[in-house]
Amino acid sequence: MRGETPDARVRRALMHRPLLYTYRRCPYAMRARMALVQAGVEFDVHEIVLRDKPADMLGMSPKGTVPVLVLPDGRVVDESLDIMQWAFHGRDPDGWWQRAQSDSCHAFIEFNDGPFKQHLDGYKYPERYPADTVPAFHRDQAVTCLLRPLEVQLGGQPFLGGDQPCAADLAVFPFVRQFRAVDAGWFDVQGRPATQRWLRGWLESELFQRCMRKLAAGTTVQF
Ligand SMILES: N[C@@H](CCC(=O)N[C@@H](CS)C(=O)NCC(=O)O)C(=O)O
Repeated sequence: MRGETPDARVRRALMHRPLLYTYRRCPYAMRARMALVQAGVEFDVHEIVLRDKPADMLGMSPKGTVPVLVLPDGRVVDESLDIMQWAFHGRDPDGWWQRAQSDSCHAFIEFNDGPFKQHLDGYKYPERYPADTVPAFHRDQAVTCLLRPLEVQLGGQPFLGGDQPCAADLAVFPFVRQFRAVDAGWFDVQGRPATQRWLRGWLESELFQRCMRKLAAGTTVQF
């Protein structure tokens, strides 16, 4: 493979299962891990340190973001939504991917990954943004662009795709979790009971607990 480092060649030659480069607290990596587990894919994970990314990962995906999924045939999937799609392709017995193919699920993911993520960063990392915007501005914009419509949607049905969980829930809730964590005291007194229930349900789910187990950085383990 072009651009592949010697490390990567050795690692790939030994690979029989997909390998996911991941970072435990990254919401994009969370959605990828959960999709792979839910789809029943057997894979290995390599927990990275963001400030010291492995050379073999960068050789295969120079843009340097996680998650990165490397397949035994050498293909590299380095966008979280593409990893989810790969995970469920041909392996969707419970319909999690299928149920996420509605216009509303697509819209929630689009708003999540676009304006909501942008305002989440402005709220969480105000030091990265111009001095004329304050965290509360980004917090309130995030509420308007995602959390309000989310509450309306979840007020009428327990999950984004209807009565059953779907891939859109997996794609969105790690970001709502991160938004809440900036100031949980504030978030919890804002009402939005349907969103609170939905978020709590996912945080307590066996799937999420399993995907959040702690791994030593720099090691590769079976997941
Ligand atoms: N569009 C990418 C975004 C992934 C992303 O931005 N991941 C963050 C961690 S949450 C990252 O790796 N950032 C690189 C860095 O911090 O150096 C995806 O969906 O996979």
